[in-house]
Order: sequence, then structure tokens, then C-alpha cells
Amino acid sequence: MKRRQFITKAGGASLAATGVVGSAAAQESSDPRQGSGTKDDPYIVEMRTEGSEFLFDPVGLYVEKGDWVRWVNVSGSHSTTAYDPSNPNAEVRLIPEGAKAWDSGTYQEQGATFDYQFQVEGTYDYYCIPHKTLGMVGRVVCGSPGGPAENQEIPDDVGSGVMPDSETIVEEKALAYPYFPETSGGPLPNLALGAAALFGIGNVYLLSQTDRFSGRYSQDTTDDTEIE
Ligand SMILES: [Cu+2]
Repeated sequence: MKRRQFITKAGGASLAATGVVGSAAAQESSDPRQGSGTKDDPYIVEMRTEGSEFLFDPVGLYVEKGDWVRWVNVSGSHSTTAYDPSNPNAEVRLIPEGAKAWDSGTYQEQGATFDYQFQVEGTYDYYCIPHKTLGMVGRVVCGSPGGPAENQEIPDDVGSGVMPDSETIVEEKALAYPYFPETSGGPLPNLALGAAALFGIGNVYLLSQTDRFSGRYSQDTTDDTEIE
């Protein structure tokens, strides 16, 4: 059971690595920010299903007070729904005080759109109703970061990446999915894969040592076989 879970995670990690390469290439050719924020030409956030990934892209977006954002259902069935107790499955409010909570409902049709005007400054976290627990969440910062989203973590996973911090959203304006923070050692997925590889090598070494000194290695091997 554990082994199967590990294989699943490893598969996800390589998918994530592929996604990073893809979005890096996309960023070179085009800004992840589409639109200009007006009612007639709103900023665009795509809602997509890609294999086992369910995502908002860009996952982090900066807007000015009064700007419009349009969510477009590109593939799969999705909603854009603000974290607010009045919305389905949301137990916390993660949008600024005084801001109007939104919920598009779940769209099945490709090309369906939902528009929202940001009228209160602060940080807005939102999710997709069907895929809330599968990592489909996003963040908009209007004007400057603030509100309850800044003081608590979202209660759900963030797909293959991490939720962009608000300062990075303000600096970069739009962050393509999946988002990984910059580190001195390179992108996170490579570090994670490297750590997993080291961990695996270490395990093999430890098992061989156990074998040599106590003979428990063969017992462990039997357990491993049963697990498979
Ligand atoms: Cu979804």
C-alpha cells in the first residue's frame, strides 16, 4: 500500500517537472497575464483539467481596485468560488472585510465564463467546488495584500505547486501554474526529486547494513514483497 502511494507520488512529481518546463517556455514567449483589467477586456484566469491536475492559471494574479477578472472554463468542470462560509464547503473567510463573496457555480461547458470586479483592496483566496481538495485553488491580490487570507493558511492543497505569497504576486503581477518559489538551489521539484533519490539510496544502504549485522534484511524484504 505504502509502496503504491509512493509510485503515485513519483508519477505526480515527474508530471509536475514536465509542467514546470512547459510553463517556463510559455513565459518566455508570452506573459501569463491576459487582458487589461477593464470590464470589456478583463484579466483572464483559465480553469483547466490536465490529466490528474485541476488548476487555475495564472494561479496568482495582481489587480488594481476596480479591475475585472474573467474566469474561463477551458477544459473539465469547474467553479470559481471565494473562500467564504456562505459558499459550498468553505468554512473560513479568506477575502477582505467588506468584499463581496462570489461563486460561479460549477460549469460543465467549455468556454463558460464568470466575471467579477474587485472593489475592496486586499488578498482573495478562492477555490473550485469539485476540486477544492485536489489542489484547485488560487489567489488574487487587489491593490495591496491584507485581510484574513494573510493571517491563515488555506485549508486545502495547492496542486503541484504552492500558493504564491502575496508579495510575489504584487511584484510579478501574474504567476503561471504551477508556482514554485525561487530558491538558491534551483526549482523545488528538482530539490524534491533529488531528496527522494537520496532517501532511496540511503534506505538501500541501511538495509544492506542491517543484513550484514543482524539478518533482519531478509525479513524486511519479505514485508516489502507482501506490500506489493
Ligand atoms: Cu475544478
